[in-house]
Amino acid sequence: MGRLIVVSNRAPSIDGASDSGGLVVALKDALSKDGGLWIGGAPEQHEDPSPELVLHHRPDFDVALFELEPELHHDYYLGYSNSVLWPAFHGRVDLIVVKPRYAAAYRQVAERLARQIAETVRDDDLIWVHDYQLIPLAHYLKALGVKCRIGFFLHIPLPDLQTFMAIPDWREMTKWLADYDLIGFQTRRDLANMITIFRHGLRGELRANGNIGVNGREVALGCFPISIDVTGFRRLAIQRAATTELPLLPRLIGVDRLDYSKGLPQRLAGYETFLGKYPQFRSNVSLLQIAPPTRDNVDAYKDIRSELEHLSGKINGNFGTIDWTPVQYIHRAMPRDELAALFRQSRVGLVTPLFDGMNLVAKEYVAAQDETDPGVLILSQFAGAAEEMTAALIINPHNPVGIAEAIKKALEMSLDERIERQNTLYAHLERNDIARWSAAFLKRLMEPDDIGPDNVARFPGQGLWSKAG
Ligand code: GDG
Repeated sequence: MGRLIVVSNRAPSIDGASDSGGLVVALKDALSKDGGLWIGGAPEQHEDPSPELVLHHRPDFDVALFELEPELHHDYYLGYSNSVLWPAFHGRVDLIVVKPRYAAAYRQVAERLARQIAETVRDDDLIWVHDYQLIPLAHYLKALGVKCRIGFFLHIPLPDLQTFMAIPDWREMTKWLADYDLIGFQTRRDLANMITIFRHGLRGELRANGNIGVNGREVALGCFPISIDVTGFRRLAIQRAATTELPLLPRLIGVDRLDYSKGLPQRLAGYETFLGKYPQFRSNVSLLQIAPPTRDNVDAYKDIRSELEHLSGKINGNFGTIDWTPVQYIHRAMPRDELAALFRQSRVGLVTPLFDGMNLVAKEYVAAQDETDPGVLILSQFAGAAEEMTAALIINPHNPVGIAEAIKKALEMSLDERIERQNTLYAHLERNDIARWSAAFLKRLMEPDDIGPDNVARFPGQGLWSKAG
């Protein structure tokens, strides 16, 4: 086999010293072998961008940056990716902002990047494209005659057919997806939606091996739930918690990019209902919400920020006392080790998205717990993580009373039950960490027809669908 070439909107650090994400940890080994390459967007835009990829040598693998003009980057990233695809894929078609120049920029970036990649790629390389910002890449690469296998992993959810059809270019999007050799999803929910979209949009036919026949070729589909570096995060939490003061009151914690998909107003409504309904907990519990800014030039993100500030102010105004602030809201990013310690020292982890590909915070919260006195995870049924983490308290984020009851149950849960739930969740995570995720995807990309008995996902009454990761 040749090299692994990873392509994503955001590149890892070019020195290898400041990698933040688990994705780099996951792919490092595979990239270090055989001279791997990670191609990603440059962190800054240039009026006069390089027409070629800008190559940097890290000790472990090479990083090649693609540079974009500020206006093109705006229309491709904040425009089409995050004002059309992100809301549509998260079921918020009311937030879609359609502008012809956004769609044009999205294609232009993929087409330009494909030309740059085509110059370096060899037939025995493997290309792994990440996420919704770069869906058309396989289409343009193949149009340029690139022959190697190309896989795609969707980090966010894939909506149902009706919602998907709200994207003005949905048919083209479907064709672009059909140009991949393997498409990986976080959940069976997303995989099922893909099959329906292919059937409806391209008359796709499901094969007995779980692949789908579209446009005269076979596309492999698989479910590969992403994970975290479980033992690494646990170690970080233990180390940092050793030097962090315990909170005075049992703490509930939420950590999310400030995004309308994360169900933050719904979470606060649930907490408000809890405080209203169970006065015995007032002054005896606190909620820490960390919500760093993201995409704050998009209007929908400005709106969610004001809404959250309003709601936390309202709860503090209604319930707070001289000695007690019910909600502590921090609109800044925190260092990763501090987060890990905060998770470990919080009695309840609140993860309440309205729709989420996976939600790594749910996994980090569990990985960080002290197994002798663990906290309780409250998890939305709409997070991809809920398919695996059934030992959490699963809630409907649209129902504040349900959230309130779950908070009460978590705070009153016996140590035995907390340990039992934690053991179940942690054992699953330990077996299914980020290394297993990337290995499963790459194995399937290399051997698309290899559906091992352990990896078959069965749906009740529907027989064989596809191989799970
Ligand atoms: C997309 C999909 C899918 C958050 N605040 C701070 C901080 N974080 C870190 C968390 C976690 C990560 O950011 C967020 O990951 P999520 O999975 O929750 O969500 P998205 O960013 O929306 O990610 C999602 C994921 O891709 C992976 O496939 O799970 O569904 O939407 O790691 O800890 N990190 C630091 N400071 C913060 O203030 N250091």
